[in-house]
Amino acid sequence: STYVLDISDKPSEKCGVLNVTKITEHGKKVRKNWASTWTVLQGSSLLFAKGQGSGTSWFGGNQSKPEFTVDLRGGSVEWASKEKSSKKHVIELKTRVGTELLIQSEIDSVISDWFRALSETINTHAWE
Ligand code: I3S
Repeated sequence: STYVLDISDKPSEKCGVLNVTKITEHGKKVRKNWASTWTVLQGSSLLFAKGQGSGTSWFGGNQSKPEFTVDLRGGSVEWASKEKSSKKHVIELKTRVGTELLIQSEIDSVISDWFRALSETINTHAWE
């Protein structure tokens, strides 16, 4: 589709649509707001854009920027406990600056690939 073509000329390492919510920001709990989110892993950054498919708010084209970016350096990933979410296949991502996100997909293989990619990225950039 169009947006796949649009982002393919950027040096992205991995991208796709995931369900994402922030749960903590700068160490403070924030209200969950699960949203289907176009997600791009690019170097040691994870970029998010809400409204994937709307034609206006996804990035990769010329119109818009990532809605939210996290620096994975110094962060951690683990499988979220049942207390964190009732959903299946939930990754808990913590950043060095105290932002915590939950990242989920209904598709096992998809979320497993993301878990691996995020872990590898964090390990690769551990000493930066
Ligand atoms: O951790 P919580 O508070 O049980 O999270 C649920 C709520 O955010 C709920 O929304 P409101 O209570 O704001 O209406 C969401 O609809 C649920 O998806 C959240 O829980 P899950 O278990 O899906 O992460």
